Amino acid sequence: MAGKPIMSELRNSEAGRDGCSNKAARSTFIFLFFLPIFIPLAGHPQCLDYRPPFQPAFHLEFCTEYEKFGCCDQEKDNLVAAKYWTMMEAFDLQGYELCGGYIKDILCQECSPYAAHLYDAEDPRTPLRNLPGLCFNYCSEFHYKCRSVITLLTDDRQIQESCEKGRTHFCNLLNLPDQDYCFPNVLKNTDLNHKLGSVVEDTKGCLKLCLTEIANGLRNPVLMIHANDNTHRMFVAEQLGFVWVYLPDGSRLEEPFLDLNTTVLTSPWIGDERGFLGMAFHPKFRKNEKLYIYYSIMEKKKVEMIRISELRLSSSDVNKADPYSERKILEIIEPASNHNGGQLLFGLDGYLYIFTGDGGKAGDPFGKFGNAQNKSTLLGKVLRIDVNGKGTDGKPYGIPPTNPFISTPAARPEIYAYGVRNMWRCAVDRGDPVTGRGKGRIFCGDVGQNRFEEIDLIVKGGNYGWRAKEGFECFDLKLCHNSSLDDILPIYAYGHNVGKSVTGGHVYRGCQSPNLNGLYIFGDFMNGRLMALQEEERTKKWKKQDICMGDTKICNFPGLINNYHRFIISFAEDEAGEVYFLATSYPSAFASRGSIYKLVDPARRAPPGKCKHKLIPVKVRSKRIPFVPEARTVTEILATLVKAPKPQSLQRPQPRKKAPLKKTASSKQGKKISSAWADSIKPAPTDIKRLSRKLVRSRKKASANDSQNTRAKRP
Ligand SMILES: [Ca+2]
Ligand SMILES: [Ca+2]
Repeated sequence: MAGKPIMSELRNSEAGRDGCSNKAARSTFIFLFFLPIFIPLAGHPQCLDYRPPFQPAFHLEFCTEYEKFGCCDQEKDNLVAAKYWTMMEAFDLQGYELCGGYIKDILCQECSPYAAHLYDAEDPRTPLRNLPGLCFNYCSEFHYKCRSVITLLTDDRQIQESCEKGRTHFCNLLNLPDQDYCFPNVLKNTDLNHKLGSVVEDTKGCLKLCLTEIANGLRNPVLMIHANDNTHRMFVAEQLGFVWVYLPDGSRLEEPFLDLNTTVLTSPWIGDERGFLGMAFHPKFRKNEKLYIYYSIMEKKKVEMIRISELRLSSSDVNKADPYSERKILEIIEPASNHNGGQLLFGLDGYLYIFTGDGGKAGDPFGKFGNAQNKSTLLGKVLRIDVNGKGTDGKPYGIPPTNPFISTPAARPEIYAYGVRNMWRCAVDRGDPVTGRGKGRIFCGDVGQNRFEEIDLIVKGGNYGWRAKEGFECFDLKLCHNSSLDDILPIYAYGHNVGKSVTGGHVYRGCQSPNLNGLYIFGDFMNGRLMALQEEERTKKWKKQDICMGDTKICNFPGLINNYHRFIISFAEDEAGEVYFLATSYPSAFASRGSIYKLVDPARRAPPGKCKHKLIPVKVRSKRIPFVPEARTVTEILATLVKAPKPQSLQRPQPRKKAPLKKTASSKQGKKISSAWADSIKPAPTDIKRLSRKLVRSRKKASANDSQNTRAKRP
């Protein structure tokens, strides 16, 4: 901009209000136009890059009002400041005093947490405004005092022309249809600014999150783990014995990492608890290329067992395990087909933790007082072994010298904790990224019998109560009142009015959703509920909050969805600490109905650049299968809603291959499409009821029947 002082023009503009400018720059294209008002697009905190706002990592010098929460990091703020000072070169002191503030305000709106709304950017398919939406009064003042500087702010000819036509014209153009969001009202609106940047909660305290779909078409995906080798690959296991490699670009390798399909024992019956259940990479996997697996087998056509083995990576392909390298570590006979445990993990101590079930049936009926309280059996336990060592008695593993029952007569030395019914999914807390608080804690979900589901923190030598107790209450009165029980109560339990089969989760220690740090996120297999626990630092009490999906307004960011398959099989954590869950709409080991979702907090993201990590690329020998999403994103749904009022002949065909658009001639088509979409990724309610009834029936059957029952269900 030429350095000519515009004092005189300002004076003119104040006195005579003639002319916004007579040197209107030519703009090549007229960008600005009015969007029709669509309620679902009403503003939510969003930046011009279509992502949630954040707290900048460093202090902002210029747009200081957005230093705590907004859309500019220090670099962007410096750019805005530079733009401002370049403009100010054209001003003399009086002009600077009169209009400097307005120009700063207007330029800084890029940093507002509502930037996308202020610039009409929420819909990526429509053009951006050149200037942010200004409230009418503010705009009027600006027009009255500073209209001659409009050419400095924008090249847009339509704005410049409307400025010439007068205040009403100009300010009608710059105004936003929604008065709550225009500048500066947006800053003063207490509803909008209340808890801005915190996870959105509904009136009942339910945390509103959204999801990203990252995989689909999986047959009962039971686990997803990483190798902690900086490749950021994910390994996804299906219950029937396949493990697949997913690359950081979202694609899947065509050839499996492991195919144990013919060895693994499972069945197509919904809720069958047998199969490929666990896998863990050795903490020194990068050096020794070892991993461990946990699966069901049928020995000599009559004895069901679980087997824990060691495998090594193939010498010719880093994306394959060598099936001939199997070293059997432990086999345990399973007296009934349900309650087979299945978690493997390495603690911070470098030892392998193995979580077995109580053997099965109902009420842990084996022996005098069940398996879980019986320290001479490996069932119903948390075991801890040293996979690097050898036992004195020829065992293919060592016993850690600090194991708690090493010198207890008749106790198995592998036992680390006992009184376990059927822990389904346990995880190690990485600890707070700054303070390290919580690091190394092991959280488990222990599935209940008839009344309670519980979450436990595993400690050495701990008795987790089963079958004396279920949750906080007595199950076996005699055992429960025995003074030697000395059990550890859950950190949280919920009744069967809430859910019927807990799936343990992870403590969020990722980078991308800073609000979630420290939340232990878990769910219920049967009813699809997601929940979170957080320890209050002062009282050491655990507070539970539900997690529910954000509505279309909250989740209106590109790529986000707000619906998921109901049967939550497992949770997962990637190498960077982001948390996922694995769910299916039909829990049969043979049904390709499982998907994987990443949890996303749409209220706040990490500042730009913070979550970057260095990837070590892997050599890929097999074909890559690109990821094709199945669920339609909220943004796509809203786009369909916006199009809905048009006659059908004018509608564009849906680009997605699985667009589940139910054609209807109804005028309420928008609504119909929305529910059709929901149906596409969730079984219809009747299906759910039928499935649930089936599962409950089979649970009861599994409970009542003896070990011949081959149709046991997930507990
Ligand atoms: Ca069993
Ligand atoms: Ca317990």
